[in-house]
Amino acid sequence: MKKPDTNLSPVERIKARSDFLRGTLVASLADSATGALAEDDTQLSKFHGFYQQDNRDLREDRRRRLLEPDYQFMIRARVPGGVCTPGQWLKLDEIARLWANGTLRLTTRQAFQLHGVLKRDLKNSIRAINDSLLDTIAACGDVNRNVMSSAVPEHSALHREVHDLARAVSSHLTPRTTAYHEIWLSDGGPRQRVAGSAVPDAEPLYGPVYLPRKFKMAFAVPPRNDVDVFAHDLGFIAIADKNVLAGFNVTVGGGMGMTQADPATYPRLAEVIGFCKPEQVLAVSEAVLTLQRDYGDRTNRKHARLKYTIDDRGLDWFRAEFERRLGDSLAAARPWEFSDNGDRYGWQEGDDGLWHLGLFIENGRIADHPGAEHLSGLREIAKRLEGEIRLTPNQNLVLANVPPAQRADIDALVRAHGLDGFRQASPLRLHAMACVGLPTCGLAMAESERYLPELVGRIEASMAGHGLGREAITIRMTGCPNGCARPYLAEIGLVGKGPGLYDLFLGAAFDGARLNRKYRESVRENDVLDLLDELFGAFVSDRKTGEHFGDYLLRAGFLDDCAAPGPGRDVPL
Ligand code: SRM
Ligand code: SF4
Repeated sequence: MKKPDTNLSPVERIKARSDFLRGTLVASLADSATGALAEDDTQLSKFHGFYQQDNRDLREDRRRRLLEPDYQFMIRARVPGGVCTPGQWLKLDEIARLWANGTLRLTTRQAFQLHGVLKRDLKNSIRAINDSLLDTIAACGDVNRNVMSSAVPEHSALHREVHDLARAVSSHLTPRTTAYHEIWLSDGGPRQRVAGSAVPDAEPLYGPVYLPRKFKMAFAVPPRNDVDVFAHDLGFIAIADKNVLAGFNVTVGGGMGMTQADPATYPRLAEVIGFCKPEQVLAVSEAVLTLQRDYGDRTNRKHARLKYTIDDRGLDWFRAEFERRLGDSLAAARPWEFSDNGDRYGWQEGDDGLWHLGLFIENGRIADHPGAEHLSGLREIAKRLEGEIRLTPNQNLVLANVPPAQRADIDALVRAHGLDGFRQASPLRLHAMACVGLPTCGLAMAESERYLPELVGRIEASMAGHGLGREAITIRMTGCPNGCARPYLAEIGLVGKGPGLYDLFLGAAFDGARLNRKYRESVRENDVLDLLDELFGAFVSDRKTGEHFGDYLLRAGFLDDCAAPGPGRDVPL
């Protein structure tokens, strides 16, 4: 049995005294003297699905004018497997316009984010999200996060089955605290704690202090690795026999985040530990999650993810403890093959005769701009769509399960609102992803979402000069090393270090099965462009037929002097 930790991190203490995530949130919300929450509540709010932020563009000016920061909130709505109904879309669109900054943000985990919500509008917004039968609980915090599942239902029955399992796991692992309902959904205010009459709260799976850190899961349906299954604490790779689901290869211990100048933190690829049947998925998830609950590091949050538990204790220890909890062992992993970790655009027919339209949404931001009225266009589409809307793990959208007779109408709306950008965009742009970064993210050290589109334009010019204009290369940017756009799984990864400064990572596999390596530190745009231009030149003259850029850089020795990240494996078993 593990000894109790004596040196718990401050967040552990906040959770312990929170009374199942209540803290003083009700009082914080009622306090109109400030736009902020009380300090402890800024940690607890995450479990309820929202973050306190301030507009960083205005920070300095407000400081000079002796004003408190421009406090505002980001709300994240969970969408298990990324599937929402047109009705849910319309509700989110309405909340974005009523109480947020008039944009919707699709995340790298198939969820929605609303930015710029004021404290006074939090309750209305969260309640409206729940009215649409989506929710925000466990969208953030030390719990199981939004469960991902491959987005394109081309093998319709198989995808439906996998998606149903993703939803089932998501509900199984959702916290049970009644605080969420009490604070956001009831009109009666906080629960009355009268001795003898109080309803006791309980978290059968999590216990009163929840997990040591966030926990992430994904279901991949080969040949697509759109979910980046190796980036997850726990992953399921669907194995099908003639499009009938046989079960899943189980992966454990993936994660992207690292901290600048702290070599004890690193991105790590998950490892495959065996094969389970569909009916074992809930038990496997519970065994891994509770193992991490009991053995994850609660003293140091930078060292609290499952990847470190596994590296510290070894995979053999992990397997033995996991099997003890499962009361069973996994079968041998089965062969599978991934083609890529990107999205597909345009129309595709599913094997049930329904159609799916992949739409490119640059960095997941849905807004109205002249000539590109994406927010309004998607509203009009949602009003008419007979299928469903899928958020992809690469911040894009699929209008799914569209009857053939509706295709022409949808096409007309897509064209009229400039949502057909995927037809002209280069493969580089279609394989690009940036995290939110500035001005809302409190951890950003450099621009990301606001800058990548420009930089991609310049890299496109360089690639075109080498005749590579139609080459698909994955490129991802983040404003800091936390890795929210999974930059360590991109052939070109740019990780923010300071204003205008990025570490350049190169050489990940096109299918998301190999991490990249740090090629240069602290480079500015001109260096990035020069370095890439030279490498594109070499690639064009020396590549083998069909070889991807990342594979080429590794084979040709450009990355020989660049260490693979961390002690974790950089190639899956
Ligand atoms: Fe993330 C923290 C945005 C996916 C690793 N992430 C944050 C915060 C909440 C900043 C904060 O703590 O104050 C960012 C809010 C920015 C804003 O203004 O909206 C933020 N993360 C995002 C999103 C919105 C990026 C995007 O552009 O889409 C993604 C929301 C996903 C969702 O719907 O749940 C997002 N974050 C990820 C991913 C990718 C993934 O999960 O597949 C990762 C890397 C995978 C992983 O977890 O290892 C990721 N985010 C982090 C970390 C580092 C965690 C670590 O283990 O070290 C932080 C920092 C932290 O937790 O302390 C972080
Ligand atoms: Fe913020 Fe860093 Fe995540 Fe980007 S990678 S959203 S800058 S925490």
